[in-house]
Amino acid sequence: MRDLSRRRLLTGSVTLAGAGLVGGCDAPALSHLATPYDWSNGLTFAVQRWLLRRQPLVREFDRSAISAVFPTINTTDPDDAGYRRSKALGFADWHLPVTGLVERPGLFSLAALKAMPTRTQVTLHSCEQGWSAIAEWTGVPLAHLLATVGLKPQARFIVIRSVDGWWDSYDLFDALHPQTILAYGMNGADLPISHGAPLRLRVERQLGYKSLKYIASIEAVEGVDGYGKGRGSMVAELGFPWYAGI
Ligand SMILES: Nc1nc2c(c(=O)[nH]1)N[C@H]1C(S)=C(S)[C@@H](COP(=O)(O)O)O[C@H]1N2
Ligand SMILES: [Mo]
Repeated sequence: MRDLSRRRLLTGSVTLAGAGLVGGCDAPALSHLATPYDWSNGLTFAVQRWLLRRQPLVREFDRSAISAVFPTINTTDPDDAGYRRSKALGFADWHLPVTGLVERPGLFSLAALKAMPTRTQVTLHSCEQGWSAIAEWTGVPLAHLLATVGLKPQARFIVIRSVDGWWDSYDLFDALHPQTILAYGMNGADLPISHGAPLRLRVERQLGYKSLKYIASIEAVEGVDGYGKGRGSMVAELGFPWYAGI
């Protein structure tokens, strides 16, 4: 999957090296140089990135390990008129805009996303509030969607917004990781409303708050300076780390 995406991303003048990821993942990713960080956090981040330079996968579990109860917190049913309308239609009218520094911006329906290559993974979710739970997630790798629209060489971060006003950003290292998926299924069924229907992110190597629910839009950008207070995410503005690697 990754090789396929990488090949597609390497079309035209677009190179991952140019986007801050060094070829073959054998060398450290350099995209931390543009993170919304003070220098000490930046150093920690750089070291972590170097240690993880081969894009190791997080542990995946057998289905028998799936938690009987998976808590759901914060927003569990967005209070948004457009969302409520779409929910009543079973999200048949729902579309995901993918814009910014891409060759072919597009609007993707849920059906279009479901027709893309699928990845299913059983992983451990860890919330900063002290709980964790295991679930099976099914969706399309974000790398595939980004390959479909074609990242421009200047693109270095992916900004994702949610219908409940959450937003966050991810460097290409995490965005292109094989286990980073846009999930529409959970434990073999449609993703429940409480867990972020119709589409949520799974960023498996970071704390739960980076896995945005109720995704509204995806945008490729060169930097996050012009977004909010320039700290890269809504939760960063509340004092949580932008990078929450585990
Ligand atoms: N849009 C949005 N995404 C979100 C949240 C939220 O409130 N709104 N909560 C975050 C937090 S802190 C966690 S731990 C997980 C919770 O996901 P769950 O409700 O499926 O357990 O979603 C994350 N993503
Ligand atoms: Mo969380």
